[in-house]
Amino acid sequence: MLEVSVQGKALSTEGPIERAAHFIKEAFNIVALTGAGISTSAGIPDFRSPESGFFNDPETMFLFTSWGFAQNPRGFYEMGKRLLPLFLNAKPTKAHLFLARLEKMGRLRCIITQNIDGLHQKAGSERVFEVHGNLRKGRCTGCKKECTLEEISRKIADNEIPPLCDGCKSIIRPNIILFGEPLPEGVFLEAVEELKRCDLLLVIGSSLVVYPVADIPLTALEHNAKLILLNRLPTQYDDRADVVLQMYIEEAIVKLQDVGGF
Ligand code: CNA
Repeated sequence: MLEVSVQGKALSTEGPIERAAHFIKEAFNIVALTGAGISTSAGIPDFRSPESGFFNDPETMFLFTSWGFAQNPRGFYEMGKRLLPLFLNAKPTKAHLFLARLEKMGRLRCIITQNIDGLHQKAGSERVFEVHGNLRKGRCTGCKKECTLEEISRKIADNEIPPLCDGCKSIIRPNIILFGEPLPEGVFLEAVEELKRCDLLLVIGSSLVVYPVADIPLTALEHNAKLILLNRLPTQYDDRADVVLQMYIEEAIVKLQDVGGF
């Protein structure tokens, strides 16, 4: 058993929380990889939680694909009209705030997130790679002109569904990556470069089934980083992780902060 001292307090590393706190204390180039699970306690459902995920409804699942959007843009925006307030009114959770704090402490290099909700930025995080895009902007599917979320929201509120470009009248789409679409290459490659320099990858709230993001833990392991997984359900990397915290994120973060004094 390892014995370390944090702020004068002896810290045993016998349990998973203690081991995770120890690795976070030891690391200076942490990268966090976050998924929808980090935002469920902010009121935004994830995709794959068995009892509450968006994917329990096959129609919603279909609308989040590139072919679903192309075939039924009206359905996509009707769903958007229902869901947008959840995203816009959500507040950062303890876990978002914890990561922002680790960055301010100079321990966390960056966050790679699959989320489109912008909650890391709301929490004060500065280096955030949004590899699945975000809701802040949209663009015309015809002339590619950019527009803001406010413009899209206004059109939806006026029942212009789907919203159309003021110029060429083609359908506007949000700047998110739908299933079946490639990731923004520049952002993803930059994120991978960060991984090559990290000494600890902290994965929070992801099922790790969506590629290419699901390869990120592998890249970190290949570059000798430690791996901590925090997720309520098992993932494909559990056997290779240094610590698996199979528990609720909020509970784990409170315990980590308590034990580690972060
Ligand atoms: P996912 O596949 O839905 O996995 C989420 C994981 O989090 C699941 O394994 C859950 O068991 C776990 N989880 C959920 N809540 C908690 C909790 N409170 N404590 C512990 N574990 C929990 O989502 P991924 O992020 O892995 O999949 C990638 C998709 C989801 C991306 O394309 C995202 O854009 C998309 N998404 C994003 C949001 C958002 O921005 N908040 C919401 C829904 C979906």
